[in-house]
Amino acid sequence: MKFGELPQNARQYINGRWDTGVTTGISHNPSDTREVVAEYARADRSQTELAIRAAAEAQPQWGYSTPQRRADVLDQIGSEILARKAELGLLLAREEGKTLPEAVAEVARAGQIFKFFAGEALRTPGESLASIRPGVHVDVSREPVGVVGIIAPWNFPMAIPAWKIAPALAYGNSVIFKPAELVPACGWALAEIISRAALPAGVFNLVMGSGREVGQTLVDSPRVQAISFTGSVATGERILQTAAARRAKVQLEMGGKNPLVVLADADLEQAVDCALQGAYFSTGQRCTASSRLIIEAGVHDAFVARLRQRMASLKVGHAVDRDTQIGPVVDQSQLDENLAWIATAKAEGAEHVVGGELLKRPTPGHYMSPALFLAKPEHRVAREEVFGPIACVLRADNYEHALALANDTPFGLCAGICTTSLKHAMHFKRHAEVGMTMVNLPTAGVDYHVPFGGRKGSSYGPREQGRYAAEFYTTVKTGYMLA
Ligand code: TXE
Repeated sequence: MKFGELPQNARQYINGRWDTGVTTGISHNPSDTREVVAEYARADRSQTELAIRAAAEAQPQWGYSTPQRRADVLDQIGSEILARKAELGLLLAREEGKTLPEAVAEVARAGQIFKFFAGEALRTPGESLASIRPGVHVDVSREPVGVVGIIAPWNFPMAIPAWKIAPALAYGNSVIFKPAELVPACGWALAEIISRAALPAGVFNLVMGSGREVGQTLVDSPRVQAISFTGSVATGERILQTAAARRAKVQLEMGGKNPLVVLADADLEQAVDCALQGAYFSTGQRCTASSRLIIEAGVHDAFVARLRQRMASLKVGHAVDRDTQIGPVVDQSQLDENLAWIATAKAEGAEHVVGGELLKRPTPGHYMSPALFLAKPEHRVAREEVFGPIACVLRADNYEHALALANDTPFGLCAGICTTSLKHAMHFKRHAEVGMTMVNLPTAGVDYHVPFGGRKGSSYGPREQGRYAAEFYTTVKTGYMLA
């Protein structure tokens, strides 16, 4: 299939068949809004219910299939994604707007994740224990949860679906995948590969459409035993209330307001690199973005001066241009929100250092310059998730003050520290109230074979990724036998 034809007719995949939707939607290239990337079929409630029924009927057969069969399917999917990473990366860059190297790396990550879970299908954990009663044998085994609804965001349109779909299938669940509305072509491309991997009809379904209709139908349905969601805090909380009330398993990955602490003993250039990477790459549209830069007084002014200098040379432009380091904002409404944040930060008295302007480029797109503020801990720009290329600096008197500032947030996803002090690095790793810590590394940028997730308002439910994914995608059964 030629790449240019790929997104033009993105259809639903329900019960092993490609279906048209009830209405049609369109996705645009944020680097050049004249370009339509995909026309896609939008489902309604009844089409989503068809997918749920198909998934429920198909699940037992898949759940009882051999681990080898599941491993082979996942391995085939992973191999094809890896083999087509350049082509799929270009599609991702065109639809989401991250730079081409970032997009190709994300696609490769998606492929690696499928390969990882191909191996995990063969290693489904279990335990055998001695009973407290004579002659009794006890074992603990893991079984699939059943039908899993996967509700994905737009900012990692290949990797996030992969790290939900792959473990769901590896452990014998059936899946209904709902991509975000801004990135249907990416969701469809992934589904198209999965559709050719010899899964029984109904085990994997793609349903595109609105969150309120398609997503909500998944959340409400008593036949969907588990919901894995990544997105905004408001939507996550709504999902939790509904799904938990009907006793579904729920896993939520929501926002972050991740601190990067820089101590006076840090390697300054390395710290500025971490800040630049963590705060602004992928246009700041990452839940792990370093949006609070907490700088010890002794190095504060030098850090801000150097960061400002480095920001001035960042190249913002079309996602597929070779020189571009920062692509456009994903769409007009996110751009409007970012600009509103710039106005809010100024209005509440944060000191504007640089950036935050609309940029004109040869193609019409959602371009803005990365912005930096000197803020106070109580400013909203220092407390709420922005989800754009906007970061703020907070001044800390010393390490203890920096740690207190780092933890002074309703979020708890990731926290980083730049220091040459082993003592402070170790203390920070232990005392940061987050799910992930980084020492001399940006807060964004994680491995796929270890747990991903946070504490406090950032996450809910078991961690994603690595072998810890089994906690969510399986349920345990304890067996007793008198031998
Ligand atoms: O998120 P939503 P949106 C944050 C970021 C961004 C904001 C809005 O701050 O500006 O969220 O983005 C589906 N029942 N993040 O509107 O609404 C929806 O269709 C079931 C942070 O994209 O949370 C999409 O597939 N599903 C985040 C998914 O939920 C529903 C990444 C996420 O959409 C639904 C993305 C409903 N009632 C945005 N309503 C991160 N932490 O990485 C919507 N959806």
